[in-house]
This record gives sequence, C-alpha cells and structure tokens, in this order.
Amino acid sequence: MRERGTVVLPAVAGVASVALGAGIGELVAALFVPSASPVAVIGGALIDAAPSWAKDAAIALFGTADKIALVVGIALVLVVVAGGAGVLEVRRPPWGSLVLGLLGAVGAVVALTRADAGGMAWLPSAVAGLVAAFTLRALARLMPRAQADSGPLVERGREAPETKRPDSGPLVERGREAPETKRPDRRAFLGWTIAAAAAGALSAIAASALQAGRQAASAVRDAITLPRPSATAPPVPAGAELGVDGLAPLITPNEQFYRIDTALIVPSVATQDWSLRIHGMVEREVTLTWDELLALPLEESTTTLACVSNTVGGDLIGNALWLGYPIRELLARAVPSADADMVLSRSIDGFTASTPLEVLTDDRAAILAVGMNGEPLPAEHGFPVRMVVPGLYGYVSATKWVTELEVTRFDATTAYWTTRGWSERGPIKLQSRIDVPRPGAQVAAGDTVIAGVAWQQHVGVAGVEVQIDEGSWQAATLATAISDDTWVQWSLPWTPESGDHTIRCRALSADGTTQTADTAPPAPDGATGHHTIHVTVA
Ligand SMILES: Nc1nc2c(c(=O)[nH]1)N[C@H]1C(S)=C(S)[C@@H](COP(=O)(O)O)O[C@H]1N2
Ligand SMILES: [Mo]
Repeated sequence: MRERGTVVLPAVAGVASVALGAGIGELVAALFVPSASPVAVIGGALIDAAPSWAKDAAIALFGTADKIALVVGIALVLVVVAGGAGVLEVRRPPWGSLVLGLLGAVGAVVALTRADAGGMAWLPSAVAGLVAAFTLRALARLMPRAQADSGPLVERGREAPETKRPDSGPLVERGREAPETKRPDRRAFLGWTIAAAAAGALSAIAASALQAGRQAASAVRDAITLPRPSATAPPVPAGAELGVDGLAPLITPNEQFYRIDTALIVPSVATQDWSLRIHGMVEREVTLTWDELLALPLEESTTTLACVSNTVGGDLIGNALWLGYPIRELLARAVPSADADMVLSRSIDGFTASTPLEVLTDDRAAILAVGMNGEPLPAEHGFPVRMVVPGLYGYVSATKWVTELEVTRFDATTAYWTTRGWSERGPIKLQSRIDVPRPGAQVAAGDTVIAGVAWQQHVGVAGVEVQIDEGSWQAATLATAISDDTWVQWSLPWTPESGDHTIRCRALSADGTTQTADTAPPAPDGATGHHTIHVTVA
C-alpha cells in the first residue's frame, strides 16, 4: 500500500509538469515559430522515421484519422514518461527533472532537423523542457512527506529522519528541509499541481487558437478569384454518372477527397510568398510567381488521383476537375538537358517526388494545379499550387505546396518515399472496386444492382466483369468515361437467391490487359488482386 501511495502523487506531479511545459512550448511556438510546435515536430519526425509497414498499418487502422491517432499516441507516451519522471524525481532527485529537460533538448534537436526548420526551431521544445523540469523540481519539493521521504536516498540519511530534525539546527530551518510544521501540506501540493496542469491546458488552448488564427491566412484563399480557363475540360458525358445509391460520385467533392501526406500541420503558404523555381539540369533557370502563373492561359482537366497505399477495395482515390498550367510548357522554357530523365518536385515542407521527365513532357494533362472543382486548392490539397499528373500514383507525381522542380536523373537522386523502400516509379495499376452492395451488407431479396468504379489512369478501362459465387465472369455495363485519365463507373443488375454470396470484380484495360487475380500489398508499387465482398441476402 505504501508503494502505491508513494507513486501516485509523484506521477501526478510529473504529468502536471509536462502538461505545463508542453502547453507553454506550444504557446511559444504559436507566437514565435509556428512551424516548430513541439508536438508537430515530434509527430512529423515519427511519421518520417516510421517503417512503411507501420504507416500502412496506421492508414489501414485509422484511415484519414491517422494524424489524430498519432497525436493521441504521442500524448499517451508523454503521460507515461511524465509519470515515470515524477516518481524518479522523488526517488533520485534530480533525475526526474533531468529526464524532462533532456526530452526538451531532444525535441529541440529534432526540430532543427525538420525540412522547414528556421533558425529558431529549437526554441519551443527547449522552453517546454525547461519549464517541465523546473516545475517538477518545485512540485517535488512541495510534496507531502510520506511521498518525499520514501526514496532510498532519504533512507540513506541525506535528509535526516523526522526525529532528528530538531537537532540539525538553523541550516535546516533556512533551507529545503523546513520542519514538518512549515512544510506545505497535501492541499498546497495538490493546488499547485492542479494550477500547473490547468495553466498548461490554457496555454495549449491559446496556442491552438493562435494557430487557427494563422490559418485565417486561408482568408487569403477565400479572396482569390480564379481566372477563367483558356481551355475548358470536355463536359461530363451523358451517362457517365450512373446515379446508383452508394456508388462513389463521378466527381469527388473537395470535402470528401482523400487526403494523404506527411504534414502534421498543413503548410500555410501565402500566394504573395509563393514561387516556383525550375533548376538543375536545365539550360536556364526559371522562376515563376503566383501572379505570373495566374496570368498564363490555364487549362481545365479531369484527373483521378490515387494513392499507392490504397488497398484493394480501398478509398484512397478521388476524381476532380483541376485547373492549371501544363508543366511541359514551363519545362520547355527551362530547356532540360538531353541527359535528364527525372523531375524531382519539392514541397515547401521538404516532401519530394520523382516523376519521369517524359511523363511531364508528353501530351498528357500534367499540370501545376491552382484550382480543384472550381475553387482554389483547399489547404490540405496543396494550396496554392500542386502537381497533378494523370497515370502515376500520388507519391511520385502529385506534390502539394510545390515550390521547386529540379530537373535531374533517377540515378542521381531519390525522392521521399523512394528512400523508404517504395518503388522509384509508380504507374497506376489496373484496378476495380465494388461500392454497391457494401461488404457484409444484408441485401433485401428481389431485383438489385451491383455497382462500382474501375480505373487505370492514362490507359483507360475497356470493361468490367463480375463473378458471383464462383460462377462465370459476367460483363458489367460500363458507363461512359470522362476520359482515359479518370475512373469509370460500372453496374450489373442482380436478382439474388437468399443466402450468403461472394462477389468479385475485375477490370479490362484499354490496352487489352485483364486485371490480375494475384494479390500484392501496396508496397512497393501498388496493391493488386480482385476486390471481393461477401453479402447476405434475406
Ligand atoms: N507536399 C506533399 N505532397 C504530397 C504528399 C506529401 O506527403 N507531401 N503525398 C503525396 C501522396 S502519397 C498522395 S497519394 C497525394 C494525395 O493527394 P491528396 O491529399 O490531395 O489526395 O499527394 C501527394 N503529394
Ligand atoms: Mo499516396
């Protein structure tokens, strides 16, 4: 019982100290170094350091809530470390507070290594560590005796036992070892502990309010009126949208568009600060400002983006009407060297993607996009400017918040995901998905419909086949596609018998390939296999 009593208060003191430190650290970041929020820095570093399987697992488990899950995870680990530091501080002072100070120092170093680190990036984490350490020291001193005396050091006699106290003279009276009567009581300790935790929470709230205010930079975005396209996308063909309930809409609304990136805090880039630099193996460097980009004849195109991490049947895919300027034209201004075979695009936050030069210079709608479904790009989708390239997975082509195109060679440099085990090149694989009925659905008896989408961007889909319960493959009706660069809807009427059924689908590409049944995981270059669902008919 004594053990328990001696652990709880020190642990609480540790957690309160870290809460105050973290809160103040976040506040310092919000005020002075917005990109160096300690939690964001640690989270970002974890994302970058995590092995691919962990990232895949996180995306599979939490989907687009993966970042919230990460922050909650970091908070839980911090609570445990803080509690431990509290106990350590009481048993082996000052090791507990040293641990917290060290934690802040580690955060400061990590902050400096981040791609978008400024010279002051170390400050918020350092302040967080110092505040946490000093708070813990102070709280440990306030701790009621039962806790403070429990440590082995005390037992060894450095702090005289209570009975000898009066003998140790005035020194003690003046110093830390105030006599029992003058020692703060449990209530004072708890009061200060709660105050520290509350101040930490308030600071964190203020910090997030400030960061949110900063996001009011997005007010800039709201004020933008995009120019009229000089070339409009062909209208959506009649019959392209099947209108089946539960089927993914042909054009994905921006709010529903999947979001995948490594940015814990969405980079906020003001248009007046944005510019694109084209350099590397070029005859002449080209720099383009926002105003210059908007003055160019912008073209509309409809392109389906897909993430290489998308599992068979997954939803990391979306289709939008983009507005932008052909990258081919900008590269032509720079004049790439004949030896170059790759463009390394770089985001303001350090993310990079390697795109084959030929893909960016052929006639496809590979663009620097500024508009998405009639609006300026949403911040999460790369405001103010991103790349959109039909036919390649996002990790090798769709750089958001893009600020640099370096013309180079595949054998000279590697991109963010390539250095983490993903394939150097990422052409999108032929895939199809069943949206209706939902996997595991209870389907009412009678006439119903099986429907879904199929895609192989820039190749095109020629057909979709459906197999029910190991029967023969039946041709589904393919809707009209917007273009080869987009997914296409398909459907098949179905009048099932009651009982359990298995449904799978496969696509046929415009180049005569049948979607493979061989299953492959997303890594290193995209998942394969047939989407297969089980349903029960009443
Ligand atoms: N700056 C930046 N751009 C990025 C990424 C990133 O992590 N950082 N992720 C890429 C990946 S893996 C994909 S699939 C697409 C997703 O684009 P979306 O979030 O707009 O759907 O963005 C790409 N562009
Ligand atoms: Mo991706």
